[in-house]
Amino acid sequence: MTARVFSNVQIATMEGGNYGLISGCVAVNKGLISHVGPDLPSDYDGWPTEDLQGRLITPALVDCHTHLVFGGNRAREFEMRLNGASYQEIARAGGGIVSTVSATRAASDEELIKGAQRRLDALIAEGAALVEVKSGYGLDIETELRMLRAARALGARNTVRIRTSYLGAHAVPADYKGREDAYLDEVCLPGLRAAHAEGLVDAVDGFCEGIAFDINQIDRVFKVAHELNLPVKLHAEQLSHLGGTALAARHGALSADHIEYATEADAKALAVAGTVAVLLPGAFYTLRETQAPPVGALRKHGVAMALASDCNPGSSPLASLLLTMNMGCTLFGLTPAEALAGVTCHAARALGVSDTGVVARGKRADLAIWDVEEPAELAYRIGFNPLHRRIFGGEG
Ligand code: DI6
Ligand code: FE
Repeated sequence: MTARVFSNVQIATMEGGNYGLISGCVAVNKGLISHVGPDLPSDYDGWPTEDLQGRLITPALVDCHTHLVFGGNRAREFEMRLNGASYQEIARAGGGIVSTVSATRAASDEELIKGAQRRLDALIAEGAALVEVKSGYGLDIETELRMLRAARALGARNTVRIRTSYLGAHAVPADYKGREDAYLDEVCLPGLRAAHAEGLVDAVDGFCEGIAFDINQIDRVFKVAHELNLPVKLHAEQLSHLGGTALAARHGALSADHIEYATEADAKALAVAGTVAVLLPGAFYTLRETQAPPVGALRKHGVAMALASDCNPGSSPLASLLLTMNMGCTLFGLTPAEALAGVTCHAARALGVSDTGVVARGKRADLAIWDVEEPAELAYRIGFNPLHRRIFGGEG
C-alpha cells in the first residue's frame, strides 16, 4: 500500500537545519511525502491510517562519507597503535591504507559485496536510506572500477540509495612511492575517465594530506572532475593543515571532510562557497586525536555541518550513525539538533541530493520512525537503537 497516513506522530521536519517539531500527521503517496501538518485535510478521508502513538518521525538518515567497500580488516594495526605506533608511522611502514589495498585487490567481486553488505545492514538497521560509498582501496584502474561496481550492486540489491565517489587519489600505491604525479597521470586520472564512462561516478574525492596528495596534485584531479562535469569533495586538514579546505572551497566543492586542522579563515571560505563541512568523529575517536574541528568558527560563519561514519577498516571501523551523532555531541560539542541535521538535511546537501533529508511535501518518503519521546534521545544514548521502522520510498 503506497498511499497512507501516519497519524499521532511528532515530526522533526529538519527544515532549515532545525528540529522544526510538529505534532500531527504525515501522508505519503506514490513514494513521496504528500502532506505534513498538525491536521489532516479532508482529501485524505478514507486513506489507510496508522496511529503511531506519539512516536517520532525524522527524515531517514544519510551517511554522506563511507569507505564501505574494502577487503580484509586492520585489527592488528589497532593493536599496534595501542602499543605505541602512530597512524602515520604505520602508513609509512607499508601498513595503513596500502595494506587494505592488497586485501581489496585480492578479494573477488562477490567478496567485496558481501563484506560491505554487513556494514550496510548495520546502517540500514538504524534508519539510513542514502549512503555514500567511495573507491580508493584499489589504486589500480581495474580494482577502482570493481569497488565502484560493488557499490552500485549494493544499491541494486538493497532498499537504499547509494551515491559513489571516485577516490583514486586516496594513497600512493607502493610501486609509485615518491612518484605521485606519475600515479595521477597513469592510474588515477585515466581511472576516473574510465569509471565516469561506465556511469560509476557521482562525485570525485581526494585525500589531501602529508601521507597522500598535496594541494597541487588534488587541483589536477579536480580539474579533470570539472571537465567531466562531476562535483568534487575532499578529505582535508585531518592530520595537518595543508590548505585543502580552501582549495575545496575554491573549487565549489560539495563538502570538505574531517577538517580538524581548519582555521577560521577556512570556515569563512566554506561559508562563501556554500561547501558543507563533514565532521567525522569516528576517525577522531579511533585515532585518539586531540585537535577537534573548529565547530565554533563553522557555526559563527553559518557553515552547514554534516556528520558521517567514515566507515573504513583503518581510522574509523564504525557502522553506526547513532553513535556518530553521540560522538559529534560529546567529542565535538555539537548540539543534538545539529547532530540530527548532520545526518539528515546537511548530509544530503553534502551529496548534492535535494529530494531527501527533510520531512516536507514533495520530498521522497524516506522516513525513520523512532520509539523515543524527544529528538535529543537519538544522540543521547550509546549503543542503543530505538528505530521502530524505516520507510523507503513510501514502503516499509
Ligand atoms: N581518511 C580517512 O579517515 C580514511 N581515508 C582517509 O583519507 C582512512 C582510510 C584508512 O585508514 O584505511
Ligand atoms: Fe574518509
